[in-house]
Amino acid sequence: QPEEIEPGVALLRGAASHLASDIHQQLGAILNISPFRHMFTPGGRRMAVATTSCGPYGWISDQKGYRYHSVDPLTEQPWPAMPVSWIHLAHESALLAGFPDFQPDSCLINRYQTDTQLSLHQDKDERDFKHPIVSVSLGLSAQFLLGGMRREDATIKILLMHGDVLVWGNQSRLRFHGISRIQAGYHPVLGDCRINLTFRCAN
Ligand code: MD3
Ligand code: FE
Repeated sequence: QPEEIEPGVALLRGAASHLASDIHQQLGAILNISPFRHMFTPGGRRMAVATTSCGPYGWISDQKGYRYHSVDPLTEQPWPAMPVSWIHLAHESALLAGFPDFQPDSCLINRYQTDTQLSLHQDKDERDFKHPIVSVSLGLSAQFLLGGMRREDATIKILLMHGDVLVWGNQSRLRFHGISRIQAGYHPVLGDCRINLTFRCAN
């Protein structure tokens, strides 16, 4: 039963906490195929967030730009499969938020350490913005910044905690957002980092 924190933003507090060990185990298998790496922005900066992907498409960034691609540039192989339980979690979360036919074809996996920030940006590399994005936060808590439709718009802070699931759709799908800080600590399953899964319809 989601809490609408802003129009188009549905928060399912703790909805993934009971799946943490399963997700962590499946993440280990994914990382054996496609490990975390620091991609470079088109402008040549090394990203602070370490990323990988699973599913038919993975999100990549290099000097040619940001895009989705069916092959992992590191391994030159397809991305690992999206675990069925992950697809189910994303699908059920979207359903509760009012998106009954969300079928993600990409899951971007982000890893943050306590010194990692993610500057304000919009997610607009997907083909059709009518689809929501479902995000799952695991491990250390993060101070999330939610802005407006313009970079200079005011931001609100939301503390994203272990197990939180958010569905970002409709009028909030193209809002600026970022991560300003990760709370130091140690999570019993995830250790000294925060992992975020974002489920998307890329194509
Ligand atoms: C609001 N990830 O991968 S998740 C990203 O914590 C990204 O790793 C952050 O921003 C993270 O692009 C934030 C929450 C999130 C994800 C997608 C959004 C918020 C969003 C898309 C539109 C608006
Ligand atoms: Fe984003």
